Amino acid sequence: MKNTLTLEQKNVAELAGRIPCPSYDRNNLVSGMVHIGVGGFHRSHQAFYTNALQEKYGAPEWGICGIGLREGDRKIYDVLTKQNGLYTLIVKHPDGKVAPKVIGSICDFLLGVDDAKKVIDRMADPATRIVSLTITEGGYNFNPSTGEFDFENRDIQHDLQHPDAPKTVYGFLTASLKKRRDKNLPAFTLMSCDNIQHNGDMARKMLLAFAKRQDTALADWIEREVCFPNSMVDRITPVTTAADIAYLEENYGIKDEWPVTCEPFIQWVVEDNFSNGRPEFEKVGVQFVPDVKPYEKMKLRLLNAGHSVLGILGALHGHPTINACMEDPTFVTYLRTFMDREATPTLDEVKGIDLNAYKDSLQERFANPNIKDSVSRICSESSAKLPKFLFETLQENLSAERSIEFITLIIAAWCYYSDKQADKNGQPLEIIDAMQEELHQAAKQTATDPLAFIKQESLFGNLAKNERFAKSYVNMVGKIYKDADVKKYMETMI
Ligand code: CS2
Repeated sequence: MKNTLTLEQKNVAELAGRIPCPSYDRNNLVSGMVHIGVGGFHRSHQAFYTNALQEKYGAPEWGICGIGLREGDRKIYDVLTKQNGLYTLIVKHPDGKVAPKVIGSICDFLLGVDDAKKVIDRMADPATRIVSLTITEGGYNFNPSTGEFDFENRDIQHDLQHPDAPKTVYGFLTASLKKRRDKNLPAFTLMSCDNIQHNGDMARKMLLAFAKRQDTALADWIEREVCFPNSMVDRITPVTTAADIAYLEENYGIKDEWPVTCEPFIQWVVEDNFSNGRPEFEKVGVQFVPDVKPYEKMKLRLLNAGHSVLGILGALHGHPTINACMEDPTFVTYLRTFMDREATPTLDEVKGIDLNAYKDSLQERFANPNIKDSVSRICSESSAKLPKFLFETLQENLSAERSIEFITLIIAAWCYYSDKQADKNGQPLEIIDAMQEELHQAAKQTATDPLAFIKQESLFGNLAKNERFAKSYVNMVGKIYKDADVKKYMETMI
């Protein structure tokens, strides 16, 4: 057994004999990109592409400064600070091959809860040319049913009153953009990398709504100067487990406190719309296109929606992971029929993409037995995800009088899941959702009012008033509340 080395810059020369490590000079990196929300996905995706660019072509002005805004980000801040920004990315192939690699593109990390001024100053620094975001669907602070900015949020109210000591992403963005304007510096690009349709437009709309309340002249400047490219991002990145950490130590003698695992597939399609320059990401496989909308719609309505279909039904049935769902033929057929019958008719043609082949490839990716993506990750924050992944499709199918049954069953299953917080055998489920309590309270009333769950207007808008949907929903929720044997009902539909 090799001697164990902690992952940090001073050990890289020795570790490089065991595992691919950055060969470029990390001392020269300048954080041209500041990234808010350094979760697993950022580390398997944007930081991975940036590392590849540094490795192959060198682009020292495009290092990444990670930013955590919340107390919950302290752990990643501590780990990455200790590890000098280094971490291992473990790519897991379907045939069992495992390919780990040390990534070095994150050159700095700041924590907003500790020092807001430092974060604002870094974002306002002339070297910063892009601020990118993976703050999750819920982080954009819009009301899911109206799509408008939610001014009721307490932290937003705090930020409006204390512009120099912000807590939310919007407070940090406006404070730093104000500094840039006052110093006559060019604006940065705000690049959203979240799973939201028209994510750049959404970031723009939300930031402008907030800025207008704070300072209309600043809002006008932001509107004129900041670019907000839309993008489609894709790489399945499950939650890191203790076994992943142990794997690196046992096989490579590396002590990495927080590696990231992911599938081999990766895709990033971005609109070429930047205020202040950008890395030449096209050299490492990123696609720059004039209009990303058809790509993002396809991905959100097939991949992310497909995940939610398997996740919610799988959780209720008792499947622990997405690949376990894909070993169950009923789930496979249900997923494909949902994609063909309810999702595909809402999609536009995407140039160069064969939708059937895309759906086949999704099935293969979901079935990767080494990824073991937990259904609890997929179901987490469903209240922020489902309106984006499924309800828009449902609305369009209702308007066009197309099939709605497959999505309706998911909503009925989600109600039961939120009410009982257990699977069909009564085994407790781990539920992670900012709206967990509201969902639970609404779902609990189903026995006396079968429409109670879908009457939550902030999520469902006026869907409960749609007769066709309400009828189908009441029928399905009635069945599920009888015995929760969701698979039995899926079988009758395929
Ligand atoms: C998943 C996504 O969160 C979810 O529900 O569907 O995290 C998905 O794995 C990524 O978008 C893949 O690109």
